[in-house]
Amino acid sequence: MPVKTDLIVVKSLLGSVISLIAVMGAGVVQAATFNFNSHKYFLTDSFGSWTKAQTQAEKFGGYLVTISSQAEQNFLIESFGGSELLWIGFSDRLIEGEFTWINGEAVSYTNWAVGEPNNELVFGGEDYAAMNWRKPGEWNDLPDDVWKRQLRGIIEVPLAHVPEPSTVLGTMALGVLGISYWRKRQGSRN
Ligand SMILES: [Ca+2]
Ligand SMILES: [Ca+2]
Ligand SMILES: [Ca+2]
Repeated sequence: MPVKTDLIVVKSLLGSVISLIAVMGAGVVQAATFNFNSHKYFLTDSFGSWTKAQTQAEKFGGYLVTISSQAEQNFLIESFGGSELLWIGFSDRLIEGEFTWINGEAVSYTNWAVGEPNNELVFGGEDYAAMNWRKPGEWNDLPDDVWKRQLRGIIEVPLAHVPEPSTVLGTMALGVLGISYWRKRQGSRN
């Protein structure tokens, strides 16, 4: 009988903890985030220029996504789809023809579409890369404000720099749960 009571107590407490995490998390967590290699990825909350997207990424402690392997590229297609043009953190705005990642990491992988980057002069040159040009994932260099159209961008944030609110809360809640359970057990013995 005490065992059964303990189980009911645990189930009830667990339910409360899950509800608490859901409520507390609602105002903090991004719409859709995806994790890969200890980094968090999510889309900018509006459409705009590459520069505007990068500014928003910095506000989250991150940068427009850097793609350093085929695995990371595949992960991005699986997470955000292969058809919507999305800004990535690759640009040759500093030196024409020398594309670099916005966070300074080494260039270990590229995925340009055929004929790109072409720095198309019709648009006054192109210095900012987006993925999903014609084929899933493939990159094209575009003007910052592409044909007066606006794009969303993919933001990448190192998880080490961002304590996950739900994780911290979950750990605390499990601690409380453990103490409550222990107290109930102590109580049932007396
Ligand atoms: Ca990256
Ligand atoms: Ca260029
Ligand atoms: Ca181009």
